Parts: sequence; C-alpha cells; structure tokens
Amino acid sequence: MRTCLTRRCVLLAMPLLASPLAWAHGFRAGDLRVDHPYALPTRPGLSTGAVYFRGIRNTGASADRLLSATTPVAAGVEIHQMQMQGEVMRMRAVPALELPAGATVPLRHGSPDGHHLMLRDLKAPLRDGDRFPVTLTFERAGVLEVMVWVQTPRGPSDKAEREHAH
Ligand SMILES: [Cu+2]
Repeated sequence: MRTCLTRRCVLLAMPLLASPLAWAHGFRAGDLRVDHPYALPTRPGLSTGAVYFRGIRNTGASADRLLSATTPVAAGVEIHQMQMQGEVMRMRAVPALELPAGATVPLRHGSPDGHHLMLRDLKAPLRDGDRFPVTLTFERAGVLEVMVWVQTPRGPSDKAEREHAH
C-alpha cells in the first residue's frame, strides 16, 4: 500500500523556493511519511552512492524502525550513520534506523550526525535528473517503494558532501 503525494508536496513546497530541495515528492506507508528521497550525482568510476531524505516522519503512537532497503541500481544497500571523530567525519553501518513515535527523523546530506542509505556496487553512475526506485522495509509499516530523485544540491552542504567518501 503506497501513495505518492507528489502534487500535494509540490504545492506545500512552493513557499520554500529558496530551499535547495524546493521541488519535493513524498510517499507514505501506515503512519510513516517518507519525504523527498534524493541522491547526489556520482562521479564516473565511483562504485558507491548515497540516498538521503528530507525526513521520515512517524505520525503514529508507536515507534517504528527502518530495517533494510534494496534497489535495482546497486548490488546492496546499507543503513549508515555519520559520526564526527575528532576532526574527521566517518560513517558506520547500523542494523536499523530508529523512527520514534511522533517524531521526524531528518536524513539530509551533510548532516554531521545524520544517516543515509549507502548504495554499494552501483551498476552505473547516478546522473542528475535520473529517477530510481528503492524498496524500504519497516518493522511496523511494512514494505514501501519510493522513487529517488538524483539532483545536484545548491546549498551550504555541498562541501561536506564532496568530502563524503565511502
Ligand atoms: Cu555511507
């Protein structure tokens, strides 16, 4: 059961035109709202990429968890968490992403302690304007396929992202 809220989200996003992610799309499963899945273009020869979200909102009264993800464009998907270790930003794979009841978990690029989905062994570079599906499996809300938009961000996070090496 999945619903694309594209038109509604675009309308809601209109006052946010200054935002680097002004054109948004979203999906829902049960109590979860998955807001604007996106990925950054990858350089040729790079075998990994990352999927981000404007956020995942749990509108329900029970906590949920993102357990896993798959996509046809990569051999594997891992849930990664960024962590500052001294001056260096590192990432590690985590078994699940916690989605507390009534909370929105931001998953934007460039966040020093944020999460992302890491795409392992990309079959082709991700190009600006591409769209590709990712299937998310949640503990409570079940399985949800979302469409990821590949886009070049225009914002202060660019530098952090360029330094985000897997
Ligand atoms: Cu990563």
